[in-house]
Amino acid sequence: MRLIPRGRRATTAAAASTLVLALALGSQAMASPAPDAPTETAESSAAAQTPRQYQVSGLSSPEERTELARAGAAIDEVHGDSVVITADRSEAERLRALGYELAELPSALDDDPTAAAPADYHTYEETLAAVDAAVAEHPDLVSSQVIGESYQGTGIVAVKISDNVGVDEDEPEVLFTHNQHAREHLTVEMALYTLEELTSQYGSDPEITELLDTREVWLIPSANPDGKTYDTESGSFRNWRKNRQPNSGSSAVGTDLNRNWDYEWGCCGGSSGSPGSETYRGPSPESAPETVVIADFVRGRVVDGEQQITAHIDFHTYSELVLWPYGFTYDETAPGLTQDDADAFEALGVAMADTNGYTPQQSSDLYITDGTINDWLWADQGIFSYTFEMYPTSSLEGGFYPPGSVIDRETSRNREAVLMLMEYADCVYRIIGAEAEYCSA
Ligand code: 0X9
Ligand code: CA
Ligand code: CA
Ligand code: ZN
Repeated sequence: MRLIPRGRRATTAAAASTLVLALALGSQAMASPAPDAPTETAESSAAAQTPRQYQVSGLSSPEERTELARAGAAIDEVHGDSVVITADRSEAERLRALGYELAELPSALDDDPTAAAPADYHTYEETLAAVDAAVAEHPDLVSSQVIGESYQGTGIVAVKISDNVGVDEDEPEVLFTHNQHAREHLTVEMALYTLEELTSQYGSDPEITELLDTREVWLIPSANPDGKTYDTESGSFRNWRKNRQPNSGSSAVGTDLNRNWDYEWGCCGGSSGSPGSETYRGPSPESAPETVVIADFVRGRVVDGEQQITAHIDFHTYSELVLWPYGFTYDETAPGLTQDDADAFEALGVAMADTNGYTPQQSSDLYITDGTINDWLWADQGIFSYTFEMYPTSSLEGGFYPPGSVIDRETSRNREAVLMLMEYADCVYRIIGAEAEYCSA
């Protein structure tokens, strides 16, 4: 059973009774606290800044959801006429003041003995230890390098997997990134699964052997180690999304890394300019060190004027989706994204989704996002870049914190999709039969 520190239990109970009181008094009473209201203790203010999930009802179109995204909400689930968002208490009040109807959802933060515990997932340190073990066991197949540091000075690591791993061979390169969002721990387990599967099956599984003999795979197991560690270090989850970079002029911490990339940054209502928002885009593109480190790594894969990486998946949770660009516009084609590009994105996206049962769609079918890694990798680097939103589909199945018992099933579920992306990395246009036009030497 999971142990919950006494302080948190007491705080949660106090917060719950405050909420009941607030509901009884109506929102008017909340706007101006009584003059004799007790001063916030450090503990209750920490609780107020702990984000949680809310159901927002009465939204059914992409435009309506984008309106909510524009107000700074991080949208976690999309349903026919409602969404689930994450917000801290002050963000939630701000959204209510804008007229949104928010209902608090139960979460893994509550005292629920069936929910996941931080110990169900690898810590960042344990993740790096697993990487080191793979390098030691397969020195000709796996190497790792620190490609830069997070805000707090933690090493961000890229793992390379290929035959003759020490040589930069002329083979299509594939990139998998994980854990831009701190609380999406299942994505780090996905990286460890891919590492384990590729290395343990090399030399015995003919498909994997052939792919690793002809491709170079890059895995970045965590793009946001500070956020990941912060989310679990207290012994219970904090529902943290952003990095841990302070914001000048605000007590709110963190930038949403997946709104900080340098293409159409902040253009379109798909991110927030407020540091308190869960989708804060930062003061400028690539203002977050983690974004710079990964963008520099990708730019460094341009050899003789040619980007070596051709295909990419950015792993997130949750909702069981395969998404492709653009996120910043509803249009299927846009500058730098032709009808052939869109057709190839869709064909490979649908084919991968056929293997894992996820729902395939252009990411803006849900709501607009701007400054995402997918849009930058495609528009700036010409890389076929997807987002996978992993298990589950709803907060009722654990949301961001499903129990550890699902990890094996939900990571191996993406085996065929990962191999398919690697397979098409020599020429993604092959999937629409256009290799002669786009891929002949
Ligand atoms: O909002 C996000 O960054 C992703 N969803 S999450 O719940 N994991 O935060 C979705 C990003 C998808 N956007 C693009 N592919 N452009
Ligand atoms: Ca090789
Ligand atoms: Ca190479
Ligand atoms: Zn995410």
